[in-house]
Amino acid sequence: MTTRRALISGITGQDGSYLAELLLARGYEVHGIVRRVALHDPENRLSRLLPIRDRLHLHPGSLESYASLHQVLAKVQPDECYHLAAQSFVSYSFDDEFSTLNTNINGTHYLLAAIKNLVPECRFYFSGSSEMFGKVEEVPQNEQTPFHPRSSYGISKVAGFHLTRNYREAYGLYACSGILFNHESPRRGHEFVSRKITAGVARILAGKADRLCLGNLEARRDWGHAREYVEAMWLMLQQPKPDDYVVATGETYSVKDFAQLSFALAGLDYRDFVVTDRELYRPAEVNVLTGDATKATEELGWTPRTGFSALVQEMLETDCQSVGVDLSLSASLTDQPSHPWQLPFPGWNTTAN
Ligand code: GDR
Repeated sequence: MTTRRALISGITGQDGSYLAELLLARGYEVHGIVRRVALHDPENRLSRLLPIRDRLHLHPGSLESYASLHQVLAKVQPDECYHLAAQSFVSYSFDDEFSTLNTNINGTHYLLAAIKNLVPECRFYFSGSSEMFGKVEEVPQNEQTPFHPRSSYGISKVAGFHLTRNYREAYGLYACSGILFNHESPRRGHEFVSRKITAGVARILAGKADRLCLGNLEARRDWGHAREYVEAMWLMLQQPKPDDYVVATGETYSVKDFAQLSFALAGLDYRDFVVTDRELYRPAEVNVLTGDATKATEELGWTPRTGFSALVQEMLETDCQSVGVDLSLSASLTDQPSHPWQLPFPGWNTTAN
């Protein structure tokens, strides 16, 4: 049997690094598109890939350049292409709508067009987002829920979703979108609230900070583990027919819940350290997201395995280790998604939400 070749855009990110590991473990030849500067600064820009760097084939390319993507696809001739690269920070998309829309929409379009022209048999995965649901029109959200994006990031993902579906319907490409709800891990970027909180708690424990500034504490998200969400991406490309799937845990917690649990695990009360900063609020907020991943479970056999508290614990322990703090949380709190009223840790829900 010939070795299957996969190409990942955004391979240097949280999801890209987990996906590269998964594909290597399944015997794929794994290629990635990276910015040229990353190849010259591997310690910083390829940090998540360092343990597997020698097993990867990295190619310089940019979502802003059709020519560069065309060149990589012509050279690699992949069997599967996972398009994860994007300007993915929602807050930033309010500051720079133009580059968010240009990079995210054109980047997806360029890749689809290059696949259609060069390797039409290549299977394509697009990273859609729960931000497409935005101001939600029903709860929970599934594949039929109408989109109502609240940021240029969300709008760019809706456009990418429709481009992907159109290439499937118009040109017969095997092209799928995963509609992924928030997914976190110890590899999460520090600009996202989950990592900002666990890294912030670790810094407070290490005596390097005495407070943590956050924006809207009432926003609610459906938070899962990124390592499990990349499994759903792979499964989508192994089906008899291409389709779109919601990937989520079905459980929702607020930013305040996340902070409260992180501080409680460290033996602290979040109210003593968290400061709310209006500057960190978004001009249009997505208040609450809850995904219904029934279709992914029934058709792909995918289910989330890590519950909210286990996720927070893993992130917090890793961040504590990195600042030299030994947080001895011996037993895992839970391995399954659980419900807030079952969470067994000190200080939980002692305050009104
Ligand atoms: P999100 O993730 O916008 O949901 O998109 P993020 O972690 O940035 O925000 C989650 C919620 O937390 C609130 N919040 C803060 N957010 C940040 N970043 N920093 C803060 O200090 C802060 N305080 C409160 C936000 O207002 C928001 O409501 C993520 C990204 O990974 C997207 O790329 C992806 O598509 C979606 O998840 C699914």
